Amino acid sequence: MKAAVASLPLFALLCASAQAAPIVFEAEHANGIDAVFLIDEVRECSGGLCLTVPDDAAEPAGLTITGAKKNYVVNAEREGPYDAWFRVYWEHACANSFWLSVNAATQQKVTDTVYSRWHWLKGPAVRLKKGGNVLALSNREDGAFIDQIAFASRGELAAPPAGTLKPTVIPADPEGPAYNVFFQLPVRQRFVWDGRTSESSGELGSKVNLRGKPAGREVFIAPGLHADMAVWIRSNTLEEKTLTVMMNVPKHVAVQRPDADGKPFTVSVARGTPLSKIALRVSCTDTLPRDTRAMRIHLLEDSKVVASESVHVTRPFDWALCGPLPAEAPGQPDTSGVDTKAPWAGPVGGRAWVRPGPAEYLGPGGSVDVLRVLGKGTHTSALACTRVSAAKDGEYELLVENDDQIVVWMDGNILYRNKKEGPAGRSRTLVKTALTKGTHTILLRIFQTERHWEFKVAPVTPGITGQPFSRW
Ligand SMILES: [Ca+2]
Ligand SMILES: [Ca+2]
Repeated sequence: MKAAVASLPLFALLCASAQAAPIVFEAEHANGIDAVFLIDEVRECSGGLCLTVPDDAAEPAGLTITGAKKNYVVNAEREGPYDAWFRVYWEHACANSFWLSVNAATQQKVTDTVYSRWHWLKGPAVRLKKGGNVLALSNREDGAFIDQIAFASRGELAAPPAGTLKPTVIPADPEGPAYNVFFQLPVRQRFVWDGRTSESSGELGSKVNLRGKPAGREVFIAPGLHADMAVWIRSNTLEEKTLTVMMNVPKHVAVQRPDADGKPFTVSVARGTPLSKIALRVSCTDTLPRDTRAMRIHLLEDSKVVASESVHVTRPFDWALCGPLPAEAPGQPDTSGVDTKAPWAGPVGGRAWVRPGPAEYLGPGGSVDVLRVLGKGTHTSALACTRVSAAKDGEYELLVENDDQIVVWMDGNILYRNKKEGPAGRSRTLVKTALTKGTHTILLRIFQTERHWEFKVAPVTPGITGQPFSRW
């Protein structure tokens, strides 16, 4: 009698395990993540982490720019129909969907209209085979957050669970390559001014292919302005790995880790352990030239590089600004009264030039936030100028973004004009310019219809360097 009672909990356990339970795993435990996705730290999430596509990370909005990838390999014990469930959060109606593909089948839309709270969404019905199933998520709208994913046989989840579910598997890829380390390097940059903060995060440079040229991740630094990065590492192999993180850092740039001195350091990651995060801070000295430099971060095992990521480190140009000025004809190159050779020399329209430091003008994504410097205005314009040096005769490329219309002059000649109004990210383009060795003046007029007012003119080709105000 006593023995029978004692065996009861075991019997109950066997019954429970015989009755199939949903397959549950963390969205952030992907084997690989497309460039626009990021791992984000959110307190309300299971494991404190979720997968997200930052708002405005992919342009143009609404297009799927990521291909189906082998994001997860999920083992099912039984073949059959399942419902795909997702614990999601979306802020608004332009951020409430993503694509799901199972075993390379046609992508299906995952969406609902429950906003501003974490909730479980019953997604498409799918068919899983016994064994490994390949699940791929793709971006459809920016701004979606995904915490957990579950596959439930019919009836296993009759109603949406109230909160997070206990994960049952880590979707590692046992059939994947012999070496399969998950390694991601998101950039999170915070600009602080007037007690307000603006945060720009994610794959800032990867949102658009610049005429077929994929841009790398970007950070913007200046003396006193740093950028924070996170390296996320997880081993998808069957054994524990000891890895070394090594960085090729440009001169005058420092990368610090809170518990290391910026030199190579080792990390140990076991299969299935939660993601390891390594926080890194990028800063510079005043001797860093005002241009763009490449920084590489490598992951090594036994001196062999097994993964690499690169970051473009940009110290922005010094900009003088003048405005607000009338904008009778937006998009027209009206520079009446401006000395286009040395435009900063005197006031324009009674307005004096101001010379803000990067901490005063840098907006999200490294743009010049005209609104912050010159104040609010509608149907207005401003002039901005800077001086650059070309290292030798040649063709150089500049990255230009504008909100709203813009006209750019190089040494008094029109170099670029964009008459469209709208978000800066959507105007992102590369502009080529032939320069002789020496100093050149960039003048631009940026127009403003309403809302945001910003521009970016940043060096892409090495050899073009901004001059500090002191040398104008
Ligand atoms: Ca999670
Ligand atoms: Ca605007």
